[in-house]
Amino acid sequence: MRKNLVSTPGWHAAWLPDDAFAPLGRRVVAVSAPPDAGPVAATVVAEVRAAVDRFGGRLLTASVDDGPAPALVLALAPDAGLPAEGFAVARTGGTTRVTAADEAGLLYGLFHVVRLGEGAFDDALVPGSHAPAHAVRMLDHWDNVDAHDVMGQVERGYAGGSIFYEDGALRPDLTRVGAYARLLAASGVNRVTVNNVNVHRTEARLLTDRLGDVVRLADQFRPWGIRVHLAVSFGAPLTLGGLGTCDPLEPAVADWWADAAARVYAAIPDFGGFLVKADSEGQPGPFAYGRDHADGANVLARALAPYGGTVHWRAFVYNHHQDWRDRRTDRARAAYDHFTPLDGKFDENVVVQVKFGPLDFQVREPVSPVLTAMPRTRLALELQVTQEYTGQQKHVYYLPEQWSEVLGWEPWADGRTVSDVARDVVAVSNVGDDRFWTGHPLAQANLYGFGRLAWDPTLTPSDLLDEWTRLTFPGADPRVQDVLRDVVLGSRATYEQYTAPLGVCFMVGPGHYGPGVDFYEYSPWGTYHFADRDGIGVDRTVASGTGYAGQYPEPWASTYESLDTCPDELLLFFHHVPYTHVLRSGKTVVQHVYDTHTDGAARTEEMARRWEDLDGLVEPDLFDRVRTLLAEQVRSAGEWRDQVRTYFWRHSGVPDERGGPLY
Ligand code: GCV
Repeated sequence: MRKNLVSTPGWHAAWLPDDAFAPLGRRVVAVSAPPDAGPVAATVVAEVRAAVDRFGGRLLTASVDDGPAPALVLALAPDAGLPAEGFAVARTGGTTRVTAADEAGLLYGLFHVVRLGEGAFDDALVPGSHAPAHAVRMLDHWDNVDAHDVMGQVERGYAGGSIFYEDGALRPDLTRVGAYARLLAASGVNRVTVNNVNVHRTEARLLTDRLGDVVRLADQFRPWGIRVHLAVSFGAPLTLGGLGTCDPLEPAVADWWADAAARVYAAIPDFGGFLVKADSEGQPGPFAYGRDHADGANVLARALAPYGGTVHWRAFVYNHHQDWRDRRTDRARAAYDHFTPLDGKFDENVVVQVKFGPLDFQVREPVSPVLTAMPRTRLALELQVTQEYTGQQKHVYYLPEQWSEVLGWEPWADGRTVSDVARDVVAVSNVGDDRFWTGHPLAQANLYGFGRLAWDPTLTPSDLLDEWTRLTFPGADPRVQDVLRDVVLGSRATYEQYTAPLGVCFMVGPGHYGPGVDFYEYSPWGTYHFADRDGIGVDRTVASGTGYAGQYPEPWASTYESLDTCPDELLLFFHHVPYTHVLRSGKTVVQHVYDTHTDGAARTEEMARRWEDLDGLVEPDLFDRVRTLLAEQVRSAGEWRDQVRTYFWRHSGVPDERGGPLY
């Protein structure tokens, strides 16, 4: 296994090392697709050719039919009645046959075979059809062209610079973008937004005189079945177009957007559409003109409609100049209050993009009620692969454990899930120009897991981890899988244990890393926990609080409203309770905080010790990187433990019955 221990030059191969293609590459493979089938079909041929050249197999194309019987046939069959991007797999007479609806399906079928490894050529292979649960599986990059004074090249990026832009321009060499597109395609992603939703001056011009940069990016993504989207500024008609307004009901503004869209589609015929953050955290929007967000979104949607483009319009709209003295205003309510009255008013090609929780990608929030209340609107669920509040790719935090929960949550407790309600699934990328792509090598599993869950939300986090492990470390010692399971599975729960407790949210310090129990308590951002000497938590009940609990359908409105039924993990999100309140678990709130913080931090020490078992079993630079980061996670978790425990002790005066240290 020595070869697995050698680091690849340049960037890490992630889940597509050459060896993952060995089972396929050793065999005779036929690709049956007309020569003009398109760029994605050409990619399939090129991938198979590279694999057989490397491992001694043989490629047969449609024009060659007198060769040896193929072990694998990848065939385009547009008339086979398969859904878009879908494929069917079956094995008969020693041949595995993948039949695809379209060229994208052919590519996904190829990667399916790669994932199966030798299993793809086993006569016991179970036949089946596969198609994505979500038609749009999109990654949003918060990359800036010009490095921003505060946010840098990638806003909330923890993996180095942007793979797209550097020094105020598109990178001249985009080879790595092509490699990224290949990784994304292998995970199932089919859309990418190439710039930050906070659209600054230079980035706004990607829509106009910098459009050539987007063209070059689209050229890298196209062969992998990925369409490119652009984040645009709602103020563009004013700032770029020289109009005196960006009022969406002004005909000149509509014309400006129509011209802009026409120019984009002339340059990029398969362009996906626009992404907009409006009236949010300083970005311009329709409120300035007394218009609502349907007015705003529809003007862009009508510009894109002739070309089949969509507007992803974010529901992340709230007052970030809140007065902390005012206990009636509740940021959690904002998206629902702004958007649900507009249900039915959005054009068909508008997608309202909703963060999974009502606040901001916290380790524990209830699922956003907006997702339950807009039946006449196309919705996207927005997740965050980049670990802004979840350890910034210094901590192991396995996000599929959180996403599976969100996607599978049943708003009406009747079998219908969030995945059924949200047509699109979107996430903020965690990728940068770091050698391992994601800073923390184990955060690759989050990126991979996002694409796979967007394709099939029923996959379990643990199966996904094994799948990622098999691909990333092909032929590795079996201990690699054991250790990865031990270190990665349960890591979301561990992070939750040593950080903000019981759904209280936002106890983070500057830059959203590390503890800062009161850091946001007297700030304008609307993220308070209201701790005093008697208790803690936000009363969001209808009976006595902000009324947020009433935004849910039954049975959740009542479940969250009542102290008796509110799940422990969300108690402080919905209720202000005394420190001595007894949880459903039987423990008091304060003892729960003491115990979980002690146990969570201790668990990180076990994770770090366990990782040592992989010394010599994985590439040395990967081993060392994870070892260094685990040491930081242990340090940081200890800081969280001591600060949060001490805070609760000083406020409550209640001792820790287990007798752990308090300061
Ligand atoms: C891109 C949070 C982040 C911001 C981000 C914003 C958003 O507030 O801290 O960096 O801005 O969410 O999702 O728009």
